Amino acid sequence: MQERRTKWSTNFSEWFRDVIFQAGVYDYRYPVKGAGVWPPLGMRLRNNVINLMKRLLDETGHEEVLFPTLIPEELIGKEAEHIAKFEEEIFWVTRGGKESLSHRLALRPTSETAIMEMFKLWIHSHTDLPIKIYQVVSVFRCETKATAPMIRLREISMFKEAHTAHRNREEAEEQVKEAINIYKEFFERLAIPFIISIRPEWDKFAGAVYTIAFDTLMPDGKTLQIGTVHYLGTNFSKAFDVTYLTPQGTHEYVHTTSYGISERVIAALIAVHGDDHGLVLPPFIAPIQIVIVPIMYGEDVEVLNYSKEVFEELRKKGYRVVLDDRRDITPGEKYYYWELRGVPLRIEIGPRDLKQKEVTLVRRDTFKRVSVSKESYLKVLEETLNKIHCTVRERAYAWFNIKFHKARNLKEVWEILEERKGVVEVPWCGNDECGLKLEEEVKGNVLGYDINEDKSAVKGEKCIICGKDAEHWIRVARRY
Ligand code: A5A
Ligand code: ZN
Repeated sequence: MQERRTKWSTNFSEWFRDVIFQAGVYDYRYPVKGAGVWPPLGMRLRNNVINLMKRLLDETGHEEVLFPTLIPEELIGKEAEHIAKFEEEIFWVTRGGKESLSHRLALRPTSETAIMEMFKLWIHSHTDLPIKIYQVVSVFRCETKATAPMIRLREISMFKEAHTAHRNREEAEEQVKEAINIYKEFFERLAIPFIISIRPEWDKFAGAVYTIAFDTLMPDGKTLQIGTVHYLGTNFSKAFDVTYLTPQGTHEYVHTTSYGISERVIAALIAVHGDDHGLVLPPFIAPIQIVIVPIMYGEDVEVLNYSKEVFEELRKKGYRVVLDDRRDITPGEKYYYWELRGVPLRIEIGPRDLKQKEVTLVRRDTFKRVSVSKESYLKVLEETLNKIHCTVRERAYAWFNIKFHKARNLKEVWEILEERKGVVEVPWCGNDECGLKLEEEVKGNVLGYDINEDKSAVKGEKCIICGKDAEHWIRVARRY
């Protein structure tokens, strides 16, 4: 049953494909390009991740809604910049049965336009504001770049999009800050390291005034955008004529924001914590936290009963636990099987454990093992799960933190991107032209600059392209 195993450390992209498939997290064999299937174990992981996000949104006054998948052409075309950027990627529904539709319908690539149409009906007065809603749905984008499972999809099925409307710019920008804090908390809980950048003009969301993005680093040194927060100003409210009555009796356009994540988050979770043996999942998000493997010789009823007792006890305590009492495979094969699936803790129970009234705990992250008495094992187990979370987190951050470099000439940038990988910060004058030239010269992407940039840090620095005074240290990387 042992499959070919590629290495996390040396061949990440193959490792990723192999591991998500072999571990039963994601099946990309479905015959539509850019669409994949979530089998049971993957679905459980995905639900845990979505529920964490939902909890954070609910706690901050967001309400869940559900909009239709189809958007009429006239709606999706209302905001000029929005449609201009999305045009190339929209899937159109043009027929119903044998008949052509008189008005084509778009499969939503995102829902700003659908939502604005309803905001117009829902918002009348300043007392109706703010509105903060979200949904978790499928959206469709006919991505022209090569698709990749979970990472670049045509049907993004775990698209969490939040949409908010406010009285003015200040309140909308407060909302942007709240959204950033929600995402920070979310990624911190998942122990996914990230940087937050304000995207350059040429790379902001279609219809946004500005876009703030969360990027993480994949093991191959390429960055992955795992979340975005957009301040949309009045671009959409003007296009859809969404106004409210102020206390003074005037009518004003609402200011809107939107922010989104997708199954890329799960790709990042798997990528940053994995190892050559497969998945490594932080315990609180893992669909299975503990697996019990009885080590039986023949009909070892006593070992099995002892294992069942431990299983019941843990189940009652609320742990997500599995008792692997399969008879047709060896304990060694079981270890391999559950290691691949990233189960954080294994409990081995053999005749010796039974005799000594002990259990043996083995950590997935470090493979360290300890035997503890049955009396005190619950406390040790809980502590161990907490330690696993800390270790996994520290490991991911330690790797991430050494992947940032500064450079002042193109040759250096090139060398870092080629050899050491990661993110390079370079001085930049702020002109789009220089930014675009930089991307071309180093075959990389400008991620933007730190939202909390220390202005004094660029003093005296010269633009890497034109040599004029620099405005920002701008981040460059190869990205997914
Ligand atoms: N309405 C806003 C929130 C929006 O659509 N923003 S976005 O276009 O930036 O998408 C939100 C997030 O979805 C991105 O930050 C990215 O993490 C993810 N995403 C975008 N395109 C994707 C794709 N083709 N496959 C998987 N995830 C994608
Ligand atoms: Zn310049």
